[in-house]
Amino acid sequence: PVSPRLSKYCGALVGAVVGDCLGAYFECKRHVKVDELLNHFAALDSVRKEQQFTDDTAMARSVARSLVEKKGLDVKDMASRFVSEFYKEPDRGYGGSIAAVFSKLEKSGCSDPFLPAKEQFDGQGSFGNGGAMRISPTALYGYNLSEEELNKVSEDITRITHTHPDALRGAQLQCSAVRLALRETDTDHLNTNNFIQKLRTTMKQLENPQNLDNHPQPYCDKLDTIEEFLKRDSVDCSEVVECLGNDISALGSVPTAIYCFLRSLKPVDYIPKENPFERTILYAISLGGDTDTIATMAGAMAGAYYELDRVPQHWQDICEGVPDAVSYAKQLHTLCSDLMDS
Ligand code: F2R
Ligand code: MG
Ligand code: MG
Ligand code: MG
Repeated sequence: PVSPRLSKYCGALVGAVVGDCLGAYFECKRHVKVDELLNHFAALDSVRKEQQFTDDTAMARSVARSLVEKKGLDVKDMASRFVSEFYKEPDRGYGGSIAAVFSKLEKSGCSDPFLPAKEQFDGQGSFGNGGAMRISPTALYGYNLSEEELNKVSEDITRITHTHPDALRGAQLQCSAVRLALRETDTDHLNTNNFIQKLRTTMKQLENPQNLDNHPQPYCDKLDTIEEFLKRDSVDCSEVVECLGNDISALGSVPTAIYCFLRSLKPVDYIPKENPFERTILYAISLGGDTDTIATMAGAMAGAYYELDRVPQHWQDICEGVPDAVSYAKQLHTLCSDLMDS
């Protein structure tokens, strides 16, 4: 095991929070005009008003707190934190159907924390990105876990609200991507082919463990698309949205977030930002659709990779929940070191 860098831990959780807070303004806009985006962010520079977080951060905070206080995964504890957070502040912009899960969990005292989610959508389970949007703290906790162990923890945290395979695989992919970004030490050069190859190996094992012919592997297919896009000089936003998605489904947003992070390593002509963390957030939002969630997921990867210093100080000052994110990152860092020593 190796010791993770604290500035990368802080970057990951703060990156996720600012992505959510700043992306929320544009959520549900099908198309984001570049002028409007750039003007909005220019105006933000002189804004003092707090930019509030949404359900993405509300739930990620519960994941972080529960892992820290229970020193690991305690599913009942995490479920009851989701529930009390929801009833304390139900207007954080939660998904359309997830309230039914919270209601059943509350009535049953979380006696079977996985049951209500299984009953969603006539037993199909939700394929929403609500599992992936909150999973990033798990990558900090699981920095030194085996891949198998990390995938199990991600799956169990997601299963509290989402049981559709797309939602489970999406959260596992997001968590793996954040952990890879945390483990990268050279913040000036990332080998994107290696990054994608590692994710493909993980997803192949999850989607098609027996390597069967013609077995559906939707996330591996999306990783192929990302790789192909990155080889091209430019890809239109419309093509990115058409092929990778920008919606509230996990399959239509997690690969998109990975692409946003990797694409923004290089300049984007219509986003005149030198700072690659800033570029990642603006690029993610420019795709429209589920902007808070795609920006929070891409922001976690970018923050983990570039470290806290690259997250603009003004964004840290105006986004609600940044000091808490720093505090959870520190606590998860300590927990991870303690687990390494024991
Ligand atoms: N809910 C939103 N945004 C829209 C409303 C906020 C807006 N700002 C406003 O002013 O109104 N954002 C948040 O929701 C997403 C995460 O959702 P989650 O947690 O996955 O929820 P849910 O309800 O489980 O799934 C979302 C919707 O997906 C469709 N769906 C899911 N599974 C389905 C299935 N098996 N069959 C059919 N449809 C399925 C449903 O429409 C669900 O309501 C994030 O964007 C977060 O920011
Ligand atoms: Mg949200
Ligand atoms: Mg959203
Ligand atoms: Mg600094």
